[in-house]
Amino acid sequence: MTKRILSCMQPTNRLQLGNYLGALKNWVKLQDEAKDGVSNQCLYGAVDLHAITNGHDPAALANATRETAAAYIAAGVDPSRSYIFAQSHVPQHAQLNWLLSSMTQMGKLERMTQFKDKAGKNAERASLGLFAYPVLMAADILLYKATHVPVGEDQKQHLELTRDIASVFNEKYANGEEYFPLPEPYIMGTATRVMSLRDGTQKMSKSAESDMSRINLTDDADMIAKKFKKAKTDQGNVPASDAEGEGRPEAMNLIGIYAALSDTDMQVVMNEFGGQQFSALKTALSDLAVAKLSPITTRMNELMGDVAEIDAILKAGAEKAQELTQPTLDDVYRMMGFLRG
Ligand code: AQP
Repeated sequence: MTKRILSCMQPTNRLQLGNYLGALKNWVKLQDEAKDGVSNQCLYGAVDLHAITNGHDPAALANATRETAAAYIAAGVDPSRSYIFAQSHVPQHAQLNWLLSSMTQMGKLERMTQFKDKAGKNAERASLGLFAYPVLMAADILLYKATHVPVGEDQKQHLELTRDIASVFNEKYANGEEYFPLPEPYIMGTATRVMSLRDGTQKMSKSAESDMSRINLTDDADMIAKKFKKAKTDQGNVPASDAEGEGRPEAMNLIGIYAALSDTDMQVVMNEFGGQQFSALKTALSDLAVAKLSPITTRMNELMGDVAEIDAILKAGAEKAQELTQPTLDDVYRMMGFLRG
């Protein structure tokens, strides 16, 4: 059976190394993977409606959306095989979001830990959109009847909620039939959690305040070298084993990044650099990152030099996405009892 895989990123800023190693690199593998001659159907969105839920800069949103699509293509997502679209270009997302909102209990949303993390101490001032974010995410997934969703640790709870919303809909409006398939998490064995270069206990994030905390996919070789050189480490040498790395998140993060970029295990990296000064690892890591990322950056820059081409790819992606989603939305309206012409 063909797996229908949906995954998205928010155009909240420029994509960073964590987005690449934790998601995008695997998206390309999923697109190219085939089992028994059957390949996956992959849908990759730039979810701009999600990107406005925690404050945003209107002057930057359109370009960030284009740049997100450019990063997908530059990393190897092929728009002729996979769907690449901007969420706001497919209005069915927002419509299904509303329908699902009306059947999702507030209490369930209140249990979502990401809201608590993102809203921080000032939850009263957080937007309704941030609170209801998981419902829009459920709409993103269910609209396509996606069967699999690659998720990191931080999104597992949201996917559980999506399954719950799908079950509620099936029970209430489809007489218990599985109208919406319950999407499965797609665990990628190779997905890496990349941590901030300034604080190894925080994940690398595109909207974190300090640009020095992350490697952007648009950084040039000098900037990459500068950021790794300044990356926080500790007083010791590079650990040679997990035991030596215990309680040293910054050291283990650099080793993890090196391992992910070179498609190897962390122990292999520790065998090579263990016992040496961090400067040796940092220099090698900069060279490796530049070698792996510069073809992507170059391609992104080329694509961003021809905005009309990116816009045409997004338009075609949205048209294909609408063809796929409108029948589902029509069904849902009908099943919920709306008057349809
Ligand atoms: N540091 C990371 N390590 C591994 N994977 C990561 N992802 C994000 N950061 C890391 C993965 O990238 C995808 C895109 O996620 P998103 O854009 O929806 O938002 P996010 O997870 O919240 O990513 P950011 O970069 O931290 O964005 P902001 O700063 O806007 O919140 C997801 O698959 C995520 O797991």
